Amino acid sequence: MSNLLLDASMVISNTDYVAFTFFIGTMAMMAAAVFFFFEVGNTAPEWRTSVLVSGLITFIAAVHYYYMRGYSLETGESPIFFRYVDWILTVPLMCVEFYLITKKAGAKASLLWKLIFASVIMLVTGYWGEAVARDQAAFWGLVSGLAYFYIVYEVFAGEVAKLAKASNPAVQKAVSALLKFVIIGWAIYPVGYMAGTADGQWYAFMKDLPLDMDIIYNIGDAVNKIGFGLVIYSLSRSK
Ligand SMILES: *C/C=C(C)/C=C/C=C(C)/C=C/C1=C(C)CCCC1(C)C
Repeated sequence: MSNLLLDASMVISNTDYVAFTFFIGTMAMMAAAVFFFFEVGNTAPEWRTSVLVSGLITFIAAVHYYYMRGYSLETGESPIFFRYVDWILTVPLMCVEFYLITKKAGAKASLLWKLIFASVIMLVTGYWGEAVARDQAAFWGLVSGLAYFYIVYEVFAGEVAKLAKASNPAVQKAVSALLKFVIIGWAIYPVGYMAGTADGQWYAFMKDLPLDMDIIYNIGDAVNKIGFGLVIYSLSRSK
């Protein structure tokens, strides 16, 4: 009887892990945003902007997860468009987050613009390979990957690392956390991309692996948006 009122497409099976991660992602991003926003006032002044930006990143993601969750449920397809709109807003904000940390170690504003520029190239070419020219997904993924390596290079080998060594322990810890997130946390995404675009590419073997693009992206977002925010939060509390 009650089933008559339910649209079959809205019934989630117990083994629909994609839907599961979109639902839990929505709630986790919302909760994280509320947490960061409320904690801004409790934070030492020099860390306040960082905690606020973490709140903005998780808030923007919460809204996009809400839409992605609905899109995925109703169409059964990947919400590529919402995903990249989310990233094009939140990844530059993560660059701001990185800059706020490295600034404490003496980095210049030009670093911020280099990071933002490279991240936009990384995302536009990734979108192109996923949504527009899927036949050439390997090529566009490679271009995107080069922009990603440039970002790693800028924060890893550049002046930032040198300047960090000369700064106080909290800043040193923050810079080393940021390196780990860019090198390990961000590397989750290319794996998702390859799993999702494997058809007809040299990495076609990935189709046979139990990997799902959206689940991998959702894990990446949880690690990099909520996880990184919490690391910054806890560093802001250390003496
Ligand atoms: C909150 C969202 C974040 C931190 C998103 C980060 C996304 C990436 C680091 C994506 C990277 C990609 C490559 C390096 C190659 C393949 C295409 C992308 C866009 C998935």
